[in-house]
Amino acid sequence: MVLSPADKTNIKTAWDKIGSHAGEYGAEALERLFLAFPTTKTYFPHFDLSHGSAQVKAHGKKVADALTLAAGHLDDLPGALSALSDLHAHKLRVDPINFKLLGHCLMVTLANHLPNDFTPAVHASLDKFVTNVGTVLTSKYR
Ligand code: HNI
Repeated sequence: MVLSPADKTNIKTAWDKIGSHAGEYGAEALERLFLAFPTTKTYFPHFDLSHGSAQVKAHGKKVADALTLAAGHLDDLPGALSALSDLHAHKLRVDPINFKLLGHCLMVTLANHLPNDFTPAVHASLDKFVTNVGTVLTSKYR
């Protein structure tokens, strides 16, 4: 999905607002994912998935940091996410549908925390962003 200049501005502005909350929002998105779409829990049999879990918090930070990196490389997502793409495709083998589900949970989380910034246009730009990240992370499956 091609990002317009306005999309890029919206994504960078939103990420600036998220700032130091990125890890916390990442963990909330994961908690929403596991509760709203329980089949996603099958990828994390080795995790404590209870509310407030230190493992979910730590993983939320890792996912958020990867998204922050991606937001800084909007013109080269495949390059920026190459190693993660190998990991998700070859080692983790996460079914691509789950990326849509996590993207959705990220949108809900951001809308909840940044209600004034989450305009329909910003929503659309962020949705394109997480869709593109998901496409890159699943691009090496075949
Ligand atoms: Ni994902 C590990 C980023 C979607 C299941 N994932 C990671 C790591 C990062 C990461 C970063 C840590 C890599 C490392 O340790 O080197 N994951 C992302 C991003 C997205 C994403 C940016 C999409 C926005 N991952 C998903 C989805 C699932 C998923 C949709 C499954 C539902 N990821 C995993 C699993 C691990 C993982 C499982 C390994 C966890 C562990 O620590 O054992």
